[in-house]
Amino acid sequence: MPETTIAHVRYRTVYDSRGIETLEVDVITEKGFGRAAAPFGAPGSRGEFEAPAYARGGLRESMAILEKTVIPSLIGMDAAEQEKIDDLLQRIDGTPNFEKIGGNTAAVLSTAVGAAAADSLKIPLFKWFRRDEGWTLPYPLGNIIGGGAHSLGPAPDMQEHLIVPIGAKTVRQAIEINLRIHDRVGKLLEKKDPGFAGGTDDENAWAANLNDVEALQIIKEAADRISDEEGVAIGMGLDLAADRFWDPAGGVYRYDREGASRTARQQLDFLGELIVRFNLVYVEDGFNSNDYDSFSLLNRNFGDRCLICADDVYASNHERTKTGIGKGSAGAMIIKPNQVGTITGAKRTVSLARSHGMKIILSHRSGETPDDSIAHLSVAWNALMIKTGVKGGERLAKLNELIRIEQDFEGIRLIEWGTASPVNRA
Ligand code: 2PG
Ligand code: MG
Repeated sequence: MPETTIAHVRYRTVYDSRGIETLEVDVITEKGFGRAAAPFGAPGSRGEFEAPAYARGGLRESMAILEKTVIPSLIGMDAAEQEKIDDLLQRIDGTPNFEKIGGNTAAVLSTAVGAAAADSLKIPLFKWFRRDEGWTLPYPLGNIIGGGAHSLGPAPDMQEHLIVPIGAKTVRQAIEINLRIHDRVGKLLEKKDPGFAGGTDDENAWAANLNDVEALQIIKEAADRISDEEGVAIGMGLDLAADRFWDPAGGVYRYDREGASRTARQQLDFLGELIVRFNLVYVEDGFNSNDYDSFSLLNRNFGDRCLICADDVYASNHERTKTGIGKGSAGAMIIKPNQVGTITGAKRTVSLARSHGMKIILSHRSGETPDDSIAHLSVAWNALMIKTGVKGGERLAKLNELIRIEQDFEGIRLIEWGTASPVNRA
C-alpha cells in the first residue's frame, strides 16, 4: 500500500479567531498526517457569489454528510491524487458551487488531503502544491485601519486600509515594516483621537472613528516616516468590499460614517482621486459585485499605476473570472480556497488568471485559525501578495511560516514587484 493511502479521516469543531465554531479535519495516511481548519468571512463581507460555507442546514448538517458519505468514500484513496479526490468531492456535492456540502467542508478536506500527502512524502507543503521549481515569496499586504463589516461602532466605511512594502528585500523585512507601521498608526491615533482606546477589528487592524480619507492620511504619515527610516518604498491600498455599502434601490454607495453617497460614476471619480492623491498601488472591490463595467473603467484609467483587484466580484470562481477577463475588469485577483471549495478548483482559477497576466493574491478570511496553508499556496502559485493582516496569532501563523521558508530555502526569494503592469485591460 503506498504511504499516501488514506487510512482515517477525523473531524471536529474548534473555535476561530472570532470565537465561532469552525470545522477542522485530520487526514491520516499510512505514513503521514494532514490537518486543516476552515476560515470564515464576516456576514456582510462574504461574497454573494462564493460557495456557501456549509450545507443549507449549517455546520452540523455538513458534519453529518462528512460522516455518512464523504469519509467512507475517502478511506483507501491515495492522498497523492489531489485532483481525483477533489473531483470526487465535487461529484458527491453534485452542484457547481458546493451548495450541498459547503465550500468550507470541501476546502478543509481538500487542504488536509494535500497536507497529508506532503507529510507522508516528507516534503514541504508548497513543494507538494507545485512540484517543479520556481517558488517565490509574496509581499505581505497588511491591514492597518479597518471598517465596514469588520468593525463595530463608528468606523471608516471602507473595510480595509492597507499597506505593502513594495521596496522590501526580504519577506522578514516586509513583515517588520508592516508591524512598525501598525504600531506607529496606533500612536498617531492615540494623539489625534481622544476617543481612541486601542480597539481593533476582526483582523486586528485598528478600529478608529475616522472617515476613509482621514484613515489614509494617518497611514500615509506613518508610512512616509517608516519609509524614510528604512529606505524602503511602501505602497498603500484599499479593500472597499463595496457590496456592503452599495444600495441597489437607491443606486448609490452609502458612506454613512462620512455622511455622503456616491453613484457608480461618482465612485469611479472618487477612487481615481484617492489613487492619485495617495499614490495607491492597490484597490480591491471598489464596486459592487455585479458591476463589472465600473471595474473595467477603473482598470482602464488606472491599471497602469494601481492594481485593480477583484475579490467578491470574481469570488475565486472560474466562470466569473473568465467573464471579468473578457471585460478587462481587473489586473489582480484574490484567491480564497474556501470561496471555491478545492485546491484543484482554486488552481484552475489561478492558471486562468495568470495566463491573462493577472496578479494573484492569496487571502485569509476575517475569521481565521492558525492554519498556515495559504502561506504555502502563495509560495507554490507565485502570488504577488498574501493578504493576511499584520498582527494576531492567527495572522502571524501564516507570516511566520513565510519567514521559515525564507530561512530554510535559500533560493526562494521575494517575487519581483516590478511596476503595476497594465494587465488585462480590455
Ligand atoms: C476580504 C476578506 C478578508 P472576509 O473581504 O477580503 O479580509 O474579508 O473574510 O470577511 O470576507
Ligand atoms: Mg475583499
